[in-house]
Amino acid sequence: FYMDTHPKKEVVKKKNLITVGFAQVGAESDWRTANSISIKKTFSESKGYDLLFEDARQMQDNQIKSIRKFIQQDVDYIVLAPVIEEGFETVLEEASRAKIPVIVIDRKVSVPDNNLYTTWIGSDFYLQGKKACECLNKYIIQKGMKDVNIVNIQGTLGSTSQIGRSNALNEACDKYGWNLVAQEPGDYTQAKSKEVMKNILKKTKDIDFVYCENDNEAFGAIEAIKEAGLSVGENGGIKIISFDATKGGLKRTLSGEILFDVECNPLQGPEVENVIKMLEEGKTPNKEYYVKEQVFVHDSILTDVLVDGNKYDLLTVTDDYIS
Ligand code: GZL
Repeated sequence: FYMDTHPKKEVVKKKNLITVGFAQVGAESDWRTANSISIKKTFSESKGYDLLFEDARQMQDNQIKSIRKFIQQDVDYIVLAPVIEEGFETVLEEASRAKIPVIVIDRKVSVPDNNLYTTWIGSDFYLQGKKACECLNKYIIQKGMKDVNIVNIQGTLGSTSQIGRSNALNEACDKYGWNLVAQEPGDYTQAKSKEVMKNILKKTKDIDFVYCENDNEAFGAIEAIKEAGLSVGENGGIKIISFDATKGGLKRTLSGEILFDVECNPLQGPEVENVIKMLEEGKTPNKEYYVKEQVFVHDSILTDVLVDGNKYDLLTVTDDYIS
């Protein structure tokens, strides 16, 4: 009989690790940094993974190139944090043809066929916006404020987080009669938002609130307001609403520069790993997973808020949140 003198060539994965290609948005905000740390901590070599991390510097073309690279490297899984919703259909079809499961995290992709990705894990950004606006409405009523002027510094236009948070504000302005005196993208960065706020202040200083769509935008707006010689916070200052509840954001909520900071939970690593473990075991994960998150307020100005019939308790920021 014929001895097989050539042992079958095993296609051995790199050191038997599960290879995960991660196409991250960039490093535009503290939230994004925390999000990247969560993924890197979860998919460590000591836990049996080989993580290929790509930073797109907030440009969609770079994300598409990264996904094509992952397909060529024949990774086991692709994780995508899409910078904007539109424009990923073609490259997701390529991943699908290569039979590489794609897990979308944080923001969403808008594709005609949801089978182009296995699962999405993230936040309900529209709910986050509604929570912020209901807090704002309760505060305005409590303070007996009339003829309220609001500035909106938006996130990256076309991202799910910007769409949800801006829509909630636009609807609340119509519903409660607030004046939206300016609405411009600050692209989730501190530098751009400081510049946008400076330009708005050149046109008007009669502003009650600035609704920033993440903490880094709030930091930039606060800088611009102070450099214009105006004050920030209660007692006659311009009051800030923000999202993410990063350490920097909570510090400013404790001091009162930020009135409400709606948490956006960046720690999605463990949820992504749960989905990959299910896929490894041949199980079918859910199509969507929502991460848990709260609303933080300054100095117990409010204790709870009602959104779509659901009551949400608010957390007053104290020192131990900042430690
Ligand atoms: C929200 C995320 C947003 C954060 C910003 O999940 O998409 O992008 O709110 C980040 O800080 O830049």
